[in-house]
Amino acid sequence: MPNKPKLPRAKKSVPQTPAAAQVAETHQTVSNLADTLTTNHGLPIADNQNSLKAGARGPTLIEDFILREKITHFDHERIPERIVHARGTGAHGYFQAYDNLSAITKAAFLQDPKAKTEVFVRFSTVAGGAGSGDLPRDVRGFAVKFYTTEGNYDLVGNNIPVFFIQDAIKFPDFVHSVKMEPDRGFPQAASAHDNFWDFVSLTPETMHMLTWVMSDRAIPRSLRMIEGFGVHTFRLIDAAGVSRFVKFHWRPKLGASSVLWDEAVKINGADPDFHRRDMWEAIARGDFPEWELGLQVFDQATADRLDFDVLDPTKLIPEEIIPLRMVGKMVLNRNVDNFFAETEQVAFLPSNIVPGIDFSNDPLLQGRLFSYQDTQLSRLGGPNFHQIPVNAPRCPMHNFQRDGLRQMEVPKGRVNYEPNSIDGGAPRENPTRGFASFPEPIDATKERKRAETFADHYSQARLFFRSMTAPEQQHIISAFAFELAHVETKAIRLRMLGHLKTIDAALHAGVTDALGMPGAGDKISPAVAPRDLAPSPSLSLIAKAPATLQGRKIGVLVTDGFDAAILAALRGAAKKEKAVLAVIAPKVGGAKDSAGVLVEADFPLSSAPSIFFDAAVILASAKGAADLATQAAAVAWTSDAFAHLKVLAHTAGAQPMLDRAGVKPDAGIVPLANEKAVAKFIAAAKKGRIWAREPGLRRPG
Ligand code: HDE
Repeated sequence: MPNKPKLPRAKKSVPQTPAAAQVAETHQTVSNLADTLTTNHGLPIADNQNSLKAGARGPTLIEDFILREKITHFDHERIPERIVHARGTGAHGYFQAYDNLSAITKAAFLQDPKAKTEVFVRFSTVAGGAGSGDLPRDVRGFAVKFYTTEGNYDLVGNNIPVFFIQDAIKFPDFVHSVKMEPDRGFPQAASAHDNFWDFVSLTPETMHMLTWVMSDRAIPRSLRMIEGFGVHTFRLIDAAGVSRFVKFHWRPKLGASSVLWDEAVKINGADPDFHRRDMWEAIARGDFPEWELGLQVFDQATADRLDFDVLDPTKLIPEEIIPLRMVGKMVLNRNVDNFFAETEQVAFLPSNIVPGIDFSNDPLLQGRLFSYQDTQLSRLGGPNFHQIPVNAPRCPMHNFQRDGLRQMEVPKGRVNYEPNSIDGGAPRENPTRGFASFPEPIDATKERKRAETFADHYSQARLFFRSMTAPEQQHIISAFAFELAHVETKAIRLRMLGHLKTIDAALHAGVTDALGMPGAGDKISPAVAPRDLAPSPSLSLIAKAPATLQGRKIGVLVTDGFDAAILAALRGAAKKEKAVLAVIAPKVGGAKDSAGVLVEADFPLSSAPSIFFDAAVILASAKGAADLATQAAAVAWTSDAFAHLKVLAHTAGAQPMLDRAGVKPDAGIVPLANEKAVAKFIAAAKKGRIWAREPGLRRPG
């Protein structure tokens, strides 16, 4: 193999296929038993990269005791906090289909546009513990439980459409690498450390996902403003038994939006519950978050024409190739009554499926079908977790499973088996309404193998980076530079820089420049050379951001003597735009307006930094502004609003403070001479951040 990257202690490699070559490129193998990886019972392991499948592209076999041992052990590592996705926020609501979808699926909850199906949704971060902050750079979980008339259907997705790894057998390794390092117990909720970058740099299949996790998607403005994805390819089955493939998408009605990294860091300090609080308050005030469910439906022939394997969870189907069909909406309209009973005890199971939907052979999904059921045994204390109210189906449920830890029911009757003739025989199977797996023919070799069609790890990473707008590309470069600067082991940094070079020359140049290591990076020989794919503008958040203030927050910093008419105009405009307005005064007791009326503050300045708001207003009397200019908190409020590219309106007296805060005039700095100028402020603020300001303020690094 030419240009094989140098790896410590790599003894031999016998690549036969591109996929095998990929493994050989990055993994150490040994020939002596002393260094051999074994199961918990001492059995030497020959392949720790692939689960046992019926054919390279076939389903995973339950016979794979090595996979099961590894994942069982992993699933029970923490009690009772979730091992991943420990920090979460839950809410109740409903789903309603727009149309009757019987042409593509017989799923009962997708037949009647008048029917509302109850849902419970839990959003989460992945890496941090239950008490960590809401704004680490991380994937967000987006798990939906539909309580349908034919049983619970769980769509357990993320806010990113692809995943780090291709095979479930790598999940424990991946999660171990990103969580705090085992000897020192840090860092908490952060991927910026050696173990994570060591693992991913040795695992090229992570490259596509890495470009996403380094993007703005990983630091959302609000959980009400994230997209959701089912990630894997699933099947839809109609009443005639015809199968079509499907990818699931959630699109937020408010538009998807993110914060800047500097904001994320500060928000984590100022309000670690920022997302949780935002969701709770929105629902409490009746501003119900809403998402549309979108489907990409395609048949086998289309799947065969795509230049990647639809079973590979590290790949996405650009909307430009298969457009989304919006089929329904989900509204979250009720906060939980009890965080522990509901948000903590909810158990999502990708194996919770309903007739009309089925699995594909995606090897990551196949492993998940086992893992979630298993993890609940230690997390929720036994096999009866389905009886916990948040997990219980809303439709009738009866079978002969009995007893077990935490049994809460008192089953009646003499029989606990089926078939029986003693207690009237029921319940019995129902061949017409019951769930039947899609009868996919399989005639395959039992083997541990990664399909060769999974071997291209760079083309879609390149596609993603090149589909971003200029500011988004700069943020990805900054994020890589930040993370790699935290990597202490230089060899890991160099290996990773080699991958970035393979993804995109501009990405590599940007990161190496930001690190002060121009041109650095190992030579990487990809198993499959990356191709230039047509960019997919729909992947960019900025390119498709709606001009709106709906669901956003305007912070108005007032002082004694502020202009009452301007505040009234601001309140009126905010209401019209469905935005929230918060008054911030030097003291929480409030400030007297120009008419001498005391207006209570929502927050004192000390607890409401401008990072909490999407747009900022300084509404100060000349005297009040002069005083503010002497206060570090007020100057920081202003300079942060400017540095975070926010639209900032101000009354004339605030100029000395703007000067101290380094504010330079641009399209986002709006003078507020009187209430008529409010319309100008609103028009500017609706457009969101002033991206043109950014290059003058910060360089990647
Ligand atoms: Fe999970 N995952 N996961 N995951 N996952 C869990 O289940 C697992 C994966 C996701 O709010 C655990 O109940 C394996 C992909 C969400 O309660 C555990 C593999 C995606 C949540 C588990 C994956 C997800 C989890 C921990 C690779 C996006 C939180 C607690 C085969 C499509 C759900 C629990 C909630 C939680 C295992 C990969 C999403 C350990 C083995 C891919 C949103 O069972």
